[in-house]
Amino acid sequence: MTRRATGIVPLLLGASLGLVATAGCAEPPAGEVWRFAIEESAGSVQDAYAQAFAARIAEATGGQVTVLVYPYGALGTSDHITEQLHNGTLELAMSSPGHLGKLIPEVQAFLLHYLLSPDPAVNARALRDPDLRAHLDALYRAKGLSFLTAFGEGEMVWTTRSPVHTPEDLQGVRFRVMTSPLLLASYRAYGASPTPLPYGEVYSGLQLHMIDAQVNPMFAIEEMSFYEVTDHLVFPRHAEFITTVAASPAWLEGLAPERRALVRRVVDDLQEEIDRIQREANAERLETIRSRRPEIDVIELTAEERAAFAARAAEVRAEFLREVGPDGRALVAHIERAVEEAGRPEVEP
Ligand code: 6CS
Repeated sequence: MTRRATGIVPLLLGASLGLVATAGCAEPPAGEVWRFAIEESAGSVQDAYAQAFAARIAEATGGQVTVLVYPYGALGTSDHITEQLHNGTLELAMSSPGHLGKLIPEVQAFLLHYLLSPDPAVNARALRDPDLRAHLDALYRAKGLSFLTAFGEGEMVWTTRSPVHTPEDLQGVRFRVMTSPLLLASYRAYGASPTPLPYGEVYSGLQLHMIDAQVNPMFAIEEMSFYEVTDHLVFPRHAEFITTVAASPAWLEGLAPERRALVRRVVDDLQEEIDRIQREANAERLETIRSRRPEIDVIELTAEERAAFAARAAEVRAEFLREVGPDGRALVAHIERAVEEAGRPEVEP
């Protein structure tokens, strides 16, 4: 497979795949089976979503449909599961822009720093914007995927070996990022040496000192034990981890109309619930980390410190807007508007 990122907006994508899916259950379930691959392990935010989706589908179909959830690694990396959706060998998957940007460059708009609100509740409202969703739907369809929804998994936090307050502190730091090219440009602009790696290689990369830092939401930092192999938790308030739920278009369009409507209804119903789940998970996991490593240093960047990073992020945004084309520019404008509207205080009628 050729996956070479050139510039922020790569031309890409060759795809092949050599993985065999293992169902993870001894007896194949009776009735219809929908396979749902996630990019995280059991107990994660994506797992909570997929399990809730599975439970609601089973209930609504009286057990006629079983949704099998494949955790991270069972069907390969994020890139592999996107390819399987694309090939129609998988029905449903989590496809986060941090990796999906190689296939759909425009979706990297969600990775731009200081574009989303620092308040995940505002982002959760913005992500329900119908125009924004219609735009994503069209972008996914053009690349052979069906967009079902997008949701936030919590604010992105850096874990580092040395304290970070300024871009100078990141000079030469080998910073692991997800594989979308825009992330390389973003961390390069901060002075770091960004290193794209699959999720499953981050812990050992830190442990073996092949990388010095990584960025993820708090629940992931706890679940993947990144806090064991780094010493500082830095809150730059620059981004939230956004993921999307995608489906194989051939599968979705082949469903009976009432089943397709059921999928859409369950996805809509889960939107608020997943926001509550992610907020609780991120808050609880920070406490777990603090209790297990009381000496861990928590750094909240000040407004002035954040401004230095935001200035560099603005240059990356300008470059992205120049390169990404009209659909990408429109998506950035959509996100900006939806966040702005979602952040406005509600006026009593
Ligand atoms: O850092 C990553 O690659 C992964 N982080 C999370 C929280 N979910 C999936 C993603 O692949």
